[in-house]
Amino acid sequence: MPVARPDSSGARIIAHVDLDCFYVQVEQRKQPKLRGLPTAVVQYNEWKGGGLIAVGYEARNYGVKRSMRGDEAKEVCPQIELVQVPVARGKADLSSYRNAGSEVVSILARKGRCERASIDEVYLDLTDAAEAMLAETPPESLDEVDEEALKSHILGLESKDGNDSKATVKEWLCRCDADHRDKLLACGVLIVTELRMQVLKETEFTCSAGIAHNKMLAKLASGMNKPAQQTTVPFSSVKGLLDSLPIKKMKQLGGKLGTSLQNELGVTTVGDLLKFSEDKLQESYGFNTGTWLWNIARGISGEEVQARLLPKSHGSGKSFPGPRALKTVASVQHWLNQLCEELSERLCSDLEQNKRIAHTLTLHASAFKSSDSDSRKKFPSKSCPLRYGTAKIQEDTFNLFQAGLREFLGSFGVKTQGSHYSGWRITALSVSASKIVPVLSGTCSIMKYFNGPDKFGSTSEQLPDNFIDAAPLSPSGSESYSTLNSTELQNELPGEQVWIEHSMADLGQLEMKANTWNGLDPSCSISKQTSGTESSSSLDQNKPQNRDDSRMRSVPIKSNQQEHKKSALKDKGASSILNFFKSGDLSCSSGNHDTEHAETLLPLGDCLSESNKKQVNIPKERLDNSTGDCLSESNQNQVNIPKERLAEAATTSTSTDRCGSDQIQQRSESWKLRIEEIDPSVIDELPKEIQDEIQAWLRPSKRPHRVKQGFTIADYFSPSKNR
Ligand code: TTP
Repeated sequence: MPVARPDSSGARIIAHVDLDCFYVQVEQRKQPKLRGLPTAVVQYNEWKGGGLIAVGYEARNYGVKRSMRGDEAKEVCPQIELVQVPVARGKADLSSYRNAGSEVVSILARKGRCERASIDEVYLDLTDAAEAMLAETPPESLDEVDEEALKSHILGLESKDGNDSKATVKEWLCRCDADHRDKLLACGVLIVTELRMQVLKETEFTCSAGIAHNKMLAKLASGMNKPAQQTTVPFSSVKGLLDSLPIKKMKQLGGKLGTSLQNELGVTTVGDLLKFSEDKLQESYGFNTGTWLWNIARGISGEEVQARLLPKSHGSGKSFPGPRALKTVASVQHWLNQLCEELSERLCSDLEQNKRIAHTLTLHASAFKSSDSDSRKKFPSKSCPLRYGTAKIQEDTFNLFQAGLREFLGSFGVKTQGSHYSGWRITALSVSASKIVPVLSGTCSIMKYFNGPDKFGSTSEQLPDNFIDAAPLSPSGSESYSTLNSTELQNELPGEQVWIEHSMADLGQLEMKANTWNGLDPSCSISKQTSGTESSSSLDQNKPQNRDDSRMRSVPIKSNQQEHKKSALKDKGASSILNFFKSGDLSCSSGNHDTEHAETLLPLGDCLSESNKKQVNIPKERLDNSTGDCLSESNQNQVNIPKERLAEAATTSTSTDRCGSDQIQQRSESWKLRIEEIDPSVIDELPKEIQDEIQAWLRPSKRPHRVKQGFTIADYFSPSKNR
């Protein structure tokens, strides 16, 4: 539902930037020989040459349209180059487009608050940059104005006295007598020109832009002159623009509301709304919508540009039209597994690059009953809390599907477990992850995510109780960039809030208890903080929330200090805490490493070693007597803990542990930890004594500090110590 927001005080300069025929440009950059040729990108579906999803401007000149299939496009433009969308796992793989979009976003974000609105669209709030330009180098002071800026379209501006349009634009941009709003807008025109040129230079992509005083007008303007052009809406031209704008062209009026305005109130253009009072519009459409309609008729919109460069959700979907509709549980499971694999990969890279975790897993499907293909009954979308790890996502998604299928068939009066009834067809599947929020407290929360079973148990039987009906399928399903609201998350899933709020001391207990790295996709390693613009920006935006609990110290995820330490450690081959815990060297290892159990967690011994050769060896007898103060020499930078100690630890494990005590005893001579792989952010969370102890390990040439008996890193992580 549209929401009326008061227009912010003072003039704002907002730009909407939209890449031109985006997928085509990406493909042309991959294959430069296609540049200048009529080109289109077609779906992964060979039927009639595949559906066109992006059409280059050269092809548009021949009359090729997105609604056509490849064969039809060839009829109107025989020389058209049809490029098939990249494919992975038997479906379209959009990652190259997503990444290309991110490249552009990182450039545009340099000048102001940036909101990624879709895979190829961005809003920018350039108010501060425009104010600064106006104060320092106002357009009227410029001798020369960039040629590209002179090609701008200024709505309502007409060439006078036979002047060519460039001269008219220059005159408009450099007017001394313009009011403050128009002067700011002129600065916006110059800034956006510069940004577009920079995008072209760095990425080879052209884009078009709209520049106005709010998002609504900027968006309307950006599509007016394409490709590679920009359009500006001065305040004085707003009325003229809206007077002639068909009501259905306005954002949020393309559907039922727009139809109702046409049918009930006889409105055909946005300007027609001016005939109605706010009271009348509120009476007809409710308080909020009524006010919103009254505002948009006047070009008023207070919607802010959100500082957000990352998507709100991730999704992976595939359709199975016509004869390709799925009709067996096995085929559905096959495709769900593919989709989940892709989703899991993207969740992992989001976690790794941006330190964000998703909370909700949702399955959407389209189906019909084979004897009733006209039925409008919908396959219910289903959601549950999201557990990380490909296998877990696959398992949960399949359970969601089965629950949905039971309900779908139940709506026809078919009482069945689904798999025993074959009269259904699936025409689309989509799996998505939403409620994505920053990791609250560095590695602590990440660890809990991977130890997911506590969240809702690992058995599929438990799943249906957790199901919630999901929101309707989002338009293209793949990625959503709308505003993230972490409060909403807390309200909707209060239980999860508890789940992620463990103190640091709980970490060891949780990990020791579960030892459940079994669900973790080995490809999903949180190995390093990448330095891409996107991730760093997102981290800036998504600061962890403060907690009162003093033991749950909030770690600024990427403070300079940590970065410094981290890079210092990187040189020694250090990686993050996740690698630290899941590294093969952390296995319950015997002479021959058992990779299957390489994910088991480490109970550290009470002992320290003075070692300049990368290992702390802890003699069995020292561990047994628990004096906690022993030192030994070693040749490797590892902590070796004997099997007796492991067995003791294993008795605290749950029955679901893969590395139970017997197995551990059989397989383990020692536990090993690479000291250089300790994540500095974890060190910072530990008590001072422990930090000193670890620092001593990291300075092998010096003798390590002795720490108070009974208060070592081992105690800190040990589940048996109730701290
Ligand atoms: P659009 O911005 O709608 O279109 P476009 O960038 O191809 O062309 P224009 O210059 O007119 O803006 O969509 C961006 C990309 O999204 C597009 O290149 C391909 C993809 N897309 C689909 O895959 N399916 C669709 O139905 C639409 C509309 C777009």
